[in-house]
Amino acid sequence: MNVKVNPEVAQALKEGRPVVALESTIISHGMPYPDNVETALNVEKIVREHGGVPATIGIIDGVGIVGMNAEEIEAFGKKGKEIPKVSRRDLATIMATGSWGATTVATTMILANLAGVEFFVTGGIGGVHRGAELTFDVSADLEELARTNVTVICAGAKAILDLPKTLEVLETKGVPVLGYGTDELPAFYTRQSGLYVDYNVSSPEIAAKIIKEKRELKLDGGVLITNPIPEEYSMDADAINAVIDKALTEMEEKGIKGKDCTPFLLARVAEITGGDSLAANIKLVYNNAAVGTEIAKAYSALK
Ligand code: PSU
Ligand code: MN
Repeated sequence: MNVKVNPEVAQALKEGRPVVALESTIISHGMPYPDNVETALNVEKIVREHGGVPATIGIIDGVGIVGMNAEEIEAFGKKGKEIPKVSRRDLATIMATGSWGATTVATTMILANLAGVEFFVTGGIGGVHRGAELTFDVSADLEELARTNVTVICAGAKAILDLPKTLEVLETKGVPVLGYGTDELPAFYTRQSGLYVDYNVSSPEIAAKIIKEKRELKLDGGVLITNPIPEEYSMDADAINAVIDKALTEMEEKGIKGKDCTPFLLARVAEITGGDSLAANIKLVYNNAAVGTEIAKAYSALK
């Protein structure tokens, strides 16, 4: 198998200590250089401060790396969009041809699961795109959440997506959507969406118990834990939604389709808000790293 697990990660897994996976598409396609590298390294630091071992995942020369080092993270940040974005469809091709690849939520889950890593922290997941009733554009992240046993801690999904449809698909596929200290589904930049999660988990221990129960019931698939952006960093909903609408209109005008949609929308929103959205994005990822590691720790204690 073309997967290499870093020795520190392998040791922690053997000892049953909490390991937290991190994705590389957020580095190469989700943020500009050098903020992407700084953020990725800080996220690893936060995981460690909370007693976990970070495992940033990406593909180098056709090998899935579970636990990249600082030089590798720097390379993913610097090369940015030169590195192909790899979702489930692309994984075998990228590996067989010895390419580099930035892993999305879906492929980070796949490689984490192969290595035995059960928790994964990121910013936002992919979902059902607006207009999906015509384009059929539904992120492979949702299918992966339905089948792969990894818990994903995120700040919900961006309103670039159709959030009600995203929740419907997750419900159909049997993915528990939990809110960390919230009844409402967070919408990435904002704490509110007007939509509700399945259950409000008030502590890492309750989250860990739900995950353990799901595993014992042999209900394959992920658990999605949505953690709202801290109040002090959250953005004005009307302002950010106006920006998102503008970016969506531009996408349509330019005829952008398929896997290019998400990176285009993320980049345009960041450009139009002049970096405000990037600052919020960074803060929410840090918050997710802290909460995700606490949940991974509570789960290790239960096992
Ligand atoms: N949403 C974000 N930031 C991101 C992504 C989504 O707020 O960086 C990335 C993630 O890697 C996610 C991917 O898995 O985009 C989804 O892409 P698509 O819609 O093409 O499946
Ligand atoms: Mn898509």
